[in-house]
Amino acid sequence: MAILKILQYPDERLHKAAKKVERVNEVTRKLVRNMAETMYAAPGVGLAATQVDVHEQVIVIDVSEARNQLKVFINPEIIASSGAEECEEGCLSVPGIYEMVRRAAKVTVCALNEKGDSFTLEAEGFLAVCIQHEIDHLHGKVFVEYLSQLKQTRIRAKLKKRLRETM
Ligand code: GNR
Ligand code: NI
Repeated sequence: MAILKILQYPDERLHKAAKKVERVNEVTRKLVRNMAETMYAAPGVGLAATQVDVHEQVIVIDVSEARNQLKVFINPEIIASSGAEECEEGCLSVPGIYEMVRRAAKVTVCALNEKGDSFTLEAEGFLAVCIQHEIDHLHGKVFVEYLSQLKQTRIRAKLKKRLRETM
């Protein structure tokens, strides 16, 4: 297994759209294992392949307290959503920045698991937030894009400055 490098905002590659996985095979499962290891080590509650510069539709999520309930979503699609809720979000690609984001309160997601079998999941609460946050990554969207232009400019400046200082 391996810990993968997580792209840091602002990086152009975070805005690439991920392609569908055509066949779920050993290569896909190896990516899933490495992404899970990277997410747990970070630590984070979710990770999208886009964040590790792999532009394929693969997501891992674990919102459990004990960190032992890994959820894998390949080619995920939100087929229904309802309600609205605000939650404070953070992102491993935007370290140290936490902002309120408004999203659907409940989502139904259809995806493949790591065996390639299709499943449907209804989610609400924090899991629903994470699913939407991760699917956004696959579409090339980072949560800061929901904020005002002023806030986005400030966040970019802050992260670029931090990047310079740690070089
Ligand atoms: O670790 C993470 N925490 C988090 C908190 C609130 C809303 C979304 C998230 S996802 C984030 C990990 C990450 O960046 N996934 O893309
Ligand atoms: Ni994120």
